[in-house]
Amino acid sequence: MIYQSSKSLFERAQRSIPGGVNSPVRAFKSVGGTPLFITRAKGAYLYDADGNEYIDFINSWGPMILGHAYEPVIKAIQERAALSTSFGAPTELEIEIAELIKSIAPGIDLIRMVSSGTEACMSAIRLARGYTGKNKFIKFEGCYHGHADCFLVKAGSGVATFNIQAVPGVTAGVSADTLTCAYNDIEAVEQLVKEHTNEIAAIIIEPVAGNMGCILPGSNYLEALRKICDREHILLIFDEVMTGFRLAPGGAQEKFNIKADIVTYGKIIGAGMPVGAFAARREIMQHIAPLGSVYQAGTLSGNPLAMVAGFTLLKTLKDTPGIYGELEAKGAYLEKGLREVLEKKGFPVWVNRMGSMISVHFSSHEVKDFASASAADIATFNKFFHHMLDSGVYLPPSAFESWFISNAISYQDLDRTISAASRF
Ligand code: HOZ
Repeated sequence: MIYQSSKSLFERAQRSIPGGVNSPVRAFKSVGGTPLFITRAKGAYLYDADGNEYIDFINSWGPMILGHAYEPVIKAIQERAALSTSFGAPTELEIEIAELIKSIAPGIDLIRMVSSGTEACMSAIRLARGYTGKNKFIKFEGCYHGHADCFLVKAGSGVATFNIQAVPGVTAGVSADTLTCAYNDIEAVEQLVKEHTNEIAAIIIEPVAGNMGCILPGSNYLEALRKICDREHILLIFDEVMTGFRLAPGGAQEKFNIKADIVTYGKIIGAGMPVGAFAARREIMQHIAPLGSVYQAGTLSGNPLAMVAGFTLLKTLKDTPGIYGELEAKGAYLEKGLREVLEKKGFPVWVNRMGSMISVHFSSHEVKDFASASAADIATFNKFFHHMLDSGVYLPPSAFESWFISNAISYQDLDRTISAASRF
């Protein structure tokens, strides 16, 4: 592959943008090499500035579940854009998407739109604190809930990728209210709850983690968290920024049949436009301004282009639930294929997958939390990443990110991907 145009764009970008990128993982810093500058994408394929074509397994980190430039979404955005791009005032579209989400996802009376997953999760924590009158919360090592100060303690995604132990600028005071323990370790949660009786407002979790690679919750783990929360009057927050509308129409809540107290969304609910949301039953959400005094606001919240894009995508997902079976079958095919070819080549390999979220860890041990994900052979992953890229397969440029499969991908694309892996 020739990456000349991406190389010169990267050189130019670094003169005006920190590290040449607007979000750190994109810089390819841990895998090495030059980030690709993307010009366009259609269906399952991405095209870079050098004209190279790639099968895309990032899919904008989730939202492109039906592939890129999905025509009904593009058409809806184009029509809406002609009516102006932002009003900072209510629109009927906001009601329509709120009603639609309520009709798909469990346990929601009221939903507030924001502009990113970060905003959604930080607002959810503020709401949980305002509702319970308690200050601390539990998050899990390697989970990433956006870049609000309180989440940057033992965080996944870029914080893990770049091995940042403590983020300068986050005060000790803020960090002191963030309690952490290992994912999938229910005893550790019990211990924290015991040590901080009546101090914990919430437990926030990615029900399937996607920011330390893809990590699955052990059997009964989420149920056990639900029980602890009920017993201790702690709110359970499901961060469904990655899993929402992807694992099932009703996300992880539906997939595992567990109701969270607050749910956060992002990415997919804007079909690739900048959106997030947090939602809960009325008793909790009525504490949000202007109903209550937990303040939260945003000029671009409920932006009409984002709303129409999200509405169009979510409506399609609701009306064609067969998509989830197709994604499951494609995910299973890829999982089996990758495991077989990599094991045949003699690599110790651990593949985690749920539906269309998947990741490959070069490890002979089970990968079930941040410690086991970090103990995998990251150097081999980095080589694998470049091998796949040179073979026309675009994976996340970090071992600490989940891959996302879109339904635009064909079995031929999956075969090409597996065959590329077999040549590693
Ligand atoms: N933090 C995002 C994935 N977990 C990556 C965001 C991006 O670079 O677009």
